[in-house]
Amino acid sequence: LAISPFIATLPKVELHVHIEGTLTPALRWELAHRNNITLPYATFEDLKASYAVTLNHRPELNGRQPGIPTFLEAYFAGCEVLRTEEDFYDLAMAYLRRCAGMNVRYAEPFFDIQAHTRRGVAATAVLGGYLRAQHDAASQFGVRSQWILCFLRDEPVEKGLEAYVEARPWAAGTVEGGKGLFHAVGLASNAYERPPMLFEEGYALAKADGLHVTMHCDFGQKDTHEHMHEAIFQVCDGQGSERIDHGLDAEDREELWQGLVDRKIGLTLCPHAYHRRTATDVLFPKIRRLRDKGVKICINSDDPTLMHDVWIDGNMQKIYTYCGFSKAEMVHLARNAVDMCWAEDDVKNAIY
Ligand code: ES4
Ligand code: ZN
Repeated sequence: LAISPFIATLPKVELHVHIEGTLTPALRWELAHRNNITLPYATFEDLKASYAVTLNHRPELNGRQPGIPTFLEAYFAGCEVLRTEEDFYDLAMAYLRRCAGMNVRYAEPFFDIQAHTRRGVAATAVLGGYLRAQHDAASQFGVRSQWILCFLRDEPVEKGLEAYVEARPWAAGTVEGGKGLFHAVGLASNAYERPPMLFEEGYALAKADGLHVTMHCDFGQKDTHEHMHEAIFQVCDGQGSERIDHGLDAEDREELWQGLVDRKIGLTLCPHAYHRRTATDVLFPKIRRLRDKGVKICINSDDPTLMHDVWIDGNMQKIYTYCGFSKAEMVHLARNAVDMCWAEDDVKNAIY
């Protein structure tokens, strides 16, 4: 699907992208060499080819296939080459440089600090690299960012709390002496039998520090409606999550989509992530119905390099083409991301 000049030039804000899911095969190859890591691929072409297919995170649904990882296995395998502060800086700068090329003016990328500390990487390498990229990308490319620390929901809750405490000096200025890298917490990785309420204590810590809270409710998960119900009505002392990442299944039940509308909880959708496994004539009408019910949605990429290199512009092009939205409606969707973002008003005014 070719990206039209209208979509290419539309000013954008991206609110749902995992920085580790933007690691290109080329940078992964380069970092493997820099760090003397042997990848299980003989050539760069073999490495690139490995990105074509991943299995659903629940292979019991589709069957295991030898040599083909689940999506999350591929995602965490990619992380292996990230070792030093410079590696994390290079990863972040590559994404933010690309943002400038797509006219993304502001982004709120997720980062999984536990994916690195559990491999023995120092938290300071991760946080220091991203912080330096946050500053340099703003000055060099004019792309501003405020980051989101994700708890890994398939790890013990306690590990997430420890990660938060360690990262806290890099939080927003609402934390005494905070360096200003991240202003929110999120919830990512495998949701299987890991409902949002398990992480209530983590959200409470973040909120007490003046940070924002969002969480994944992936499309088509087991118990997805129950997870959505917790995210809308139960977490954060019943106040609900401020945003929900994905959350498309709310369209199935009036209680859920009405709850999103009433509580003004926006959804950060990633159309290509669903389109990989959902028919066009099922998916895009569902997205349109959700919007027509009054739920605020914005369009994002999720893990572009692990999802066939479809970035935010490609995701917007899919919506433009398959939902049949007008240019005015697409501008409205792009503006929704500005409304949903957590930038200060002066930054919002500068980016749009
Ligand atoms: C993710 Cl697609 C997806 N789902 C859950 N967690 C994630 N982290 C990165 N990509
Ligand atoms: Zn995601």
